[in-house]
Amino acid sequence: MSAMTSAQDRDQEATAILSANDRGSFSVPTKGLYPFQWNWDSAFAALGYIHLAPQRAVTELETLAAAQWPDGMIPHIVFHRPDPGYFPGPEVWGTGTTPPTSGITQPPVFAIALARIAERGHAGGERLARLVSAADRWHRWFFAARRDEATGAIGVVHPWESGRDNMPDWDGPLAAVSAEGIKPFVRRDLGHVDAALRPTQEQYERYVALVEFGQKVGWDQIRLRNECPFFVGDPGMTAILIRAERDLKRLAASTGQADIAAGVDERLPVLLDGMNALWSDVIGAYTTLDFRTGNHGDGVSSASFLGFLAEAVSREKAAALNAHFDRLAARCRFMVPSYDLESPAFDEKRYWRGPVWLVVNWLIAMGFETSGDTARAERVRADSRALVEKGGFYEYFSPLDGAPLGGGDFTWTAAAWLDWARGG
Ligand code: 9WN
Repeated sequence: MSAMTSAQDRDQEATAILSANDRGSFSVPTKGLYPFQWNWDSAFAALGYIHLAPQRAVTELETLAAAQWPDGMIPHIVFHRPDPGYFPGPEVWGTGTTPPTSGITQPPVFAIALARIAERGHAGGERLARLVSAADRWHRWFFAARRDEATGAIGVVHPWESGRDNMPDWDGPLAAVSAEGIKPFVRRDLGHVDAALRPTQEQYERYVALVEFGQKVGWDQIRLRNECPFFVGDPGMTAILIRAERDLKRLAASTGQADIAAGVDERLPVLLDGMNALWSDVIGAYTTLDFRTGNHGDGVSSASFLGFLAEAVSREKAAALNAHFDRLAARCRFMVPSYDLESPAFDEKRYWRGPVWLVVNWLIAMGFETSGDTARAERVRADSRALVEKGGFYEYFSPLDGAPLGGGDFTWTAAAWLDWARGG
């Protein structure tokens, strides 16, 4: 394949990747490295399927919703079939659910994808109403089990929950998690990807310690929020949920589920206050907020720009965020780096400590577009397209030279490409 492949060839490649990673009723993020169904990956996969086989998009969300817990949580991984190639597998999580799942959640892109599917007329009637109800139960679960009552912001009880696993701002709160006495384990990711591109061993030990903590409280999600040594406010999770709530309200209005729309109206102002609480005056951006210590994170991350998805950014805050964006844009050939390249913690190639992820770009572009900033939205989209044209459908990319990194043939990268290539 030539260094620069034509957009049309990439289009065909993206289609082939979605089909190769399709397991019938769900998709895997990529074969080998991630052999199960992941929550937000599936929502993005659905956005891709809209352009190829719209009914398959609906099925993807239905399969995910079928794994919803009785308390409303839609888990971050669904282990449909055994596969020894990934750690931690279902036996480590020990949630005892059918189907086996992990015990935490992931960003709620579900209703955002569902709104797209419905708006294009690919779902309706009872089938749509059931998915709307699933999204509603999950959003209510977020409000009950992941909201910090003092601020209204949504937090995560594990870095994996954020989807941006080893972002530098988790380091401080994670340092308070002891990994002493955890059961020995063997990582599987390093058999698929170079260690320099993945989280460190020390981080993994603490990830496992948090899984063991979940087991200790019997995966009681309210206890997790109240007692977990790691509970950190996340601008990514909060902004995505706010956008998903707005989409849920429109969906519920279209299906005649008025009680669901009324519930959104009650939660939304609280969540918007929560988003404001995640603003750091020191950094001049939305950052993490450690609910256990009251400390804000110390850097601008890609999640800071997700703030625009919440659609309630004051003029001053928007100006501050845009100034950060423009500062980074002047130095990064490819926007948007997952962490500030002027921070000492920036690492061009290591997972969420610098690289660009197309799905985060997809959401950031949507936020800019919604706030009327077409120019910045287009910069994000153009850079994303250029990354794929140059490097193919990798998991993530260097923001400096565009080097493709992590796993290859990645479902959500292909889906984001298809969505943009086919006009959204
Ligand atoms: C843990 C599947 C997932 C993504 C996450 C990404 C990575 C898993 C891992 O892969 O996380 O959930 O083992 O590294 O960080 O965002 O959903 O693509």
